[in-house]
Amino acid sequence: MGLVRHCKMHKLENIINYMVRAVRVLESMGKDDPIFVFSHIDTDGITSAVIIAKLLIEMNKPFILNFFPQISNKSFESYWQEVEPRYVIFLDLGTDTPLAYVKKTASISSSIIIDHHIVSSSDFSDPFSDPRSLVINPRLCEIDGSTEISSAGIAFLLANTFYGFFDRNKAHLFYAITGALGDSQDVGPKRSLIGINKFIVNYGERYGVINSYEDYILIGMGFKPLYRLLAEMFILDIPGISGSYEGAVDFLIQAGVLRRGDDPEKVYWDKLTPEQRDVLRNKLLEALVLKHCGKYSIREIDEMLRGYVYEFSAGQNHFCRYARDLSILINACGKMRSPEVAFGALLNPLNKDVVQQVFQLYERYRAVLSTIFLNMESQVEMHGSVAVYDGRDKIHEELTSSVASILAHALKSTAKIIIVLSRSVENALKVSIRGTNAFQGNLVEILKKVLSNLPEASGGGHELAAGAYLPEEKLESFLAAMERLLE
Ligand SMILES: [Mn+2]
Repeated sequence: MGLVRHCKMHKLENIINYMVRAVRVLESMGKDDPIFVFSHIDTDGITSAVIIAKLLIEMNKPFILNFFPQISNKSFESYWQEVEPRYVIFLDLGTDTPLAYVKKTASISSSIIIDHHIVSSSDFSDPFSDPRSLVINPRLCEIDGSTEISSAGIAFLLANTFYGFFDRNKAHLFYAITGALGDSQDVGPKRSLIGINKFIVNYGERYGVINSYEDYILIGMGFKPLYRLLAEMFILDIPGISGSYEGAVDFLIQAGVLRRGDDPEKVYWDKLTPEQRDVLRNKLLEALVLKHCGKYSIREIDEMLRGYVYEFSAGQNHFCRYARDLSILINACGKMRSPEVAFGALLNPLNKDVVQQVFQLYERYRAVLSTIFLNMESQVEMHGSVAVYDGRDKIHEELTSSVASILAHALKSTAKIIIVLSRSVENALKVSIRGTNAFQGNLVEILKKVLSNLPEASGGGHELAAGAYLPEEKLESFLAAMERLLE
């Protein structure tokens, strides 16, 4: 145990050493030319961008921020060539591709690459071969970048090396946790965060910024009235309640949480007394057990609903106090191609207009998802144990990963692997791949094998989730190779 502890501390020290180097680079940047910041448009990318932007503002550095869904395409390439950047920060956009851009660009003086994705082995041996780029990737310190820390966590650790940053910007620790949850790093017991993420949580708890505790995880519990929360809960189908606002209101009346004549819009989960919550948990369990009897035990259902809640206890004025809620709000903005709205709201949470836009985008995203939901399963084609959802003329590329995750849950007894595709830029397809519960193996290893025969394609990921881009004409050979490797 002592050794394990020592080892973990050692890793953390290692990553903090990188921060010290990064600080020196940062200080030298932006004196004569603005810093170009490029960030990913998912929750982790957006929260990373907010933390770094705040840091640059405090350091009084001029910067230009741009969000991109990916950077290995013509639209990024032409922007890059047009601006001829001198100073660059890449956030959550991979490590190999940013390194390659820096290497081939003469105008660059210095760059920082903050990332937690897989690094290709050739670059791993020599990640600093270009003295103009500093890579901060936990994988280089033998920290698991898929579960122990995300880009937002790294950005926070970096910002936190500046004197007083945390004191002045407590919300940014909360954003770091939100980023990790956005990347599904809650893989510890009871869906808790582990590794350095946990270290950040503990740090926040020590300073009264964060509260973490076990409870039912009801996504949206901080901003949706209870009846909507229940009716819109996707994780388990509750008879009479899922999809029905009237049903949910009736249920709450019968549970004694709502009185007839009360305004249901005003009743929130986090305003209930502990006793009311107990009653509600039990009534929910009862309803679920009736529906799912035989399939799951009461304990299993209880377990499914439970998990760690991460609450921003210092954020009484913040528009969203729960990290999981915030993560889906930000994610929705990215998926609706408006990452700058989420960015604006996080940087300035008291700006009512931009906060309102975040909620509008979330509602629109939900509407898009629910129309896809309606007949999603019927549009799946089975290729052996691979389920393929062809979203080429139905969904845009930011939605593939959500649809794949939903299908992985829905088809866990019929498929091993879910593949969802949509059109990307030019003639490329975006492919999201998920392993279901029935899948035993390592998805990224399989993907690597498939891609080794398709030089025009690229991709990466981890054990149970991966993504790739490929030319449309290669789709059939890609699917055939996936199917073959799964036999
Ligand atoms: Mn990430």
